[in-house]
Amino acid sequence: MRVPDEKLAEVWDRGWTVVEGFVDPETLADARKALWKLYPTPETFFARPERYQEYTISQFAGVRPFPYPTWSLNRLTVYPDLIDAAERFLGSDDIEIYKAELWAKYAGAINYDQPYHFDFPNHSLVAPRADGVHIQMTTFILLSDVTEADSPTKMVPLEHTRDLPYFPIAHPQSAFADREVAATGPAGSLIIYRTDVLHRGSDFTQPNRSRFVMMVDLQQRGWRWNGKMSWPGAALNPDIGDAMIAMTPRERDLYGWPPPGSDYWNEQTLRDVALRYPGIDLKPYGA
Ligand SMILES: O=C(O)CCC(=O)C(=O)O
Repeated sequence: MRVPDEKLAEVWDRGWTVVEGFVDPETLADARKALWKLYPTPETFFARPERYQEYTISQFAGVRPFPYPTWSLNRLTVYPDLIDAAERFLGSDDIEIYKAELWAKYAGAINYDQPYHFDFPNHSLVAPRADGVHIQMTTFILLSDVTEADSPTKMVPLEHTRDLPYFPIAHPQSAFADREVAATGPAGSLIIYRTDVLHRGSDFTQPNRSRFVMMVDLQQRGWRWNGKMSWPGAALNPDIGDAMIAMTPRERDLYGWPPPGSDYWNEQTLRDVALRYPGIDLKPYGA
């Protein structure tokens, strides 16, 4: 669904928003099914948790970066209503995806509590501009229901932190306990938040619960001090080919491809890119 303007305004004013019913039911069901190519289902995990020691090592052990072995997950990163929301929030259509990751958490694997922190320190080399110039749009697409018990992200409304400098970047859990708000929502919800909103990951409060989210972060292209992941650096992943072949030119552009009309494209590059991605349709680029 189209993200209403009021929801985007809420991100500017309060620091985050939750848009329920964002992903259409068919795309959501396909994505959920595809998760089990990468992760144990909750039923499998909780039947024999001792088999999944890797999830006990770090809170981040369930993070899997783009690309994925199925279009059902890859296409979520370029979901048209997400891109539309990003263009409106960022005030430009010259935008790029600078992070795309899945994150699975299983209750009891590890304590997922975090101190309050800002996300900008590993999304930028400098500090955010408090007036929102050069703002980045960070998101969670919920692929499972997230209630108070399911490790929701706890957000501190911007009104409580406006006078805080951005350093130190972390504050203890006691600092804002009475002002935090849990970002909850059913599967298919979109959470949009700013990199300068103080927030924290929280632990599950009931056993046998799990949380699955897709995180896609976007920014205006050209702010070289901001970013996180390098797509050329991920391009030896064998799943990149299927992802790039399935995408439209606009979707590839979000990952940094030269667009149709770029002076990159000539007879030689059309030939060699076709060799790299067998079956790709390069007609929009002049093939
Ligand atoms: O998983 C969450 O709910 C939030 C995690 C987070 O804020 C982080 O790792 O920076």
